[in-house]
Amino acid sequence: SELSLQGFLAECEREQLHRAQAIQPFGCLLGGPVGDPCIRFVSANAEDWLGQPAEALLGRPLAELLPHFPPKTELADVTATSDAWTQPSPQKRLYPKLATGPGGALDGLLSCNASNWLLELEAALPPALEREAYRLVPHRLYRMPYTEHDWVAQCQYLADELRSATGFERVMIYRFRSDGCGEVISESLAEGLDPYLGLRYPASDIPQIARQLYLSNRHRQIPDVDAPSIPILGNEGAIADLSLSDLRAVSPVHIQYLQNMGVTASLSFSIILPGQLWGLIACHNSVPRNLHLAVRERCAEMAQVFTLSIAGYQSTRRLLEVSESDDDIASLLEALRQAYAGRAFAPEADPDPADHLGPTLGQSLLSLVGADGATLIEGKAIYSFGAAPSSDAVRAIYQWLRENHQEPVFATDALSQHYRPAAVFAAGASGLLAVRVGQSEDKAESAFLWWRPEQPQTVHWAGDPRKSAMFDSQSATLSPRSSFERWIETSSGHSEPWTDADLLRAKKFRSLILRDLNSSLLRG
Ligand code: BLA
Repeated sequence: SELSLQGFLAECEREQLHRAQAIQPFGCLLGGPVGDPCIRFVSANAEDWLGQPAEALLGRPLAELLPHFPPKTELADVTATSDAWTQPSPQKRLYPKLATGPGGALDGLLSCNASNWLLELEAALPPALEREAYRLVPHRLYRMPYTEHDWVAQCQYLADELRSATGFERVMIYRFRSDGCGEVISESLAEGLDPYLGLRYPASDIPQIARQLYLSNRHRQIPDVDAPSIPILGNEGAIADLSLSDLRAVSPVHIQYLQNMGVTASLSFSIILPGQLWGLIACHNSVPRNLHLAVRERCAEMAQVFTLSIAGYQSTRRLLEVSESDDDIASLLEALRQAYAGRAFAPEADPDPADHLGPTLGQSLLSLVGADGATLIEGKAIYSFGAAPSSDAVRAIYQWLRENHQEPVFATDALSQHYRPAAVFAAGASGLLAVRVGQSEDKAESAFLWWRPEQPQTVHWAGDPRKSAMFDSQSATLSPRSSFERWIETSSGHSEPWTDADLLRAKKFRSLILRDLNSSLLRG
């Protein structure tokens, strides 16, 4: 039922992933509280990796187990005080061939946050793979895309390059939208697989708490969803915080999700712009696949370098937009000046048409924000250009706007959702962008209204997003959805949404109009 679904999704958001007291079996873990030089918790598989039973390790100083730990001071840092490691932000460091166990050399990953230090050990990188693992990041990834074509090509290059570096069957660049949903914007595929390119996934597929963890970790590996997890022992005193652990056991819900998707091994890289998880690179394999730590690190480095492309492309676009919008606003202001100058602007006396305001004004208005219609309101007079609602309708909308929205710039792509009566002309004007230019108390306000027609939107979802989880009445349990069948949603009553750039243009235009009004340029 709807209620239990909501409850389940809330449950997902509450799961304390970092407190799972278990790891995946592709390594072993030791740890202790910050400031404590002794091993206080250890994974139950320690003997397989280190040749000593977990129980025998508990309580022993870490330095005794690793007498040859090269960066002695760093070990001392985490076991004495965490400051060097947690300020300004928590850290992880890789130590190749840190120890040797029954299975051979082990690479170590030391990490420390405010609660505890962790040392994780995995099979060391075999010498044959060293060349590949320590290869430089390809130069091409440092290239800055200028055009949309460059941008798409850069994404594809990264996906292809990562597929060859990881050997995974599917590599996707998964980008978060502002509503938390995500979309596959680029994909590299082994032959014969169905593309997921362009598919959208609901926000609940990746809970906030997981996103938080991906902000502190550059990669997340799940080599085999069917591998049983290994409990952590000795943690009765204090729960081990696995926020920075590479081995952290996977939530059963996510295991089920991957199984439903037909995925056996998953590997993700975080794409982090300042303070924000921009997206993930998601890699899938149908059979188990375990990459060495150094290889994961190198791939994460590629993802990191790619953020330069994102930031570069975004700022280039922004700069271009600023100069283009300056030009467009300047022409509109000029058209307005001519319109106002060409006739004595006496709205009340002139019930009549927009054409009087000059031929270029309509065009400049429409192109400022890419609208199909525009209306200029001056006191009681209403001048419309292009596809706009009738003057009566405009009057009513404007009245409603003044009564309900104080902000000087108002935008919606679905006017009828805010203002019921708009449903009748929704087809012609679903989108409204309104800019009000306040004047002194005694004078009438003027306003610019832009209209966009209804534009049926189609979204291709991977499965019906309303069924993002399912209730099994037999076992009375909830599980993530099992269907990823393409599900096409069409929504009506919406126009093409107004972009941030459109809103910026509108706001800039407003402030320049206000300046002109103040200096009386317009009013002559
Ligand atoms: C984690 N969910 C994830 C991750 C991805 C996705 C990429 C990161 C871990 C990983 O790499 O496997 C989702 N994977 C996707 C999506 C695509 C993909 C959208 O490839 C698209 C192509 N999942 C649910 C529900 C819950 C849930 C209802 O569907 C609620 C409990 C949970 N997802 C969930 C959890 C994690 C997760 C708990 C964290 C796994 C972990 O790091 O331990």
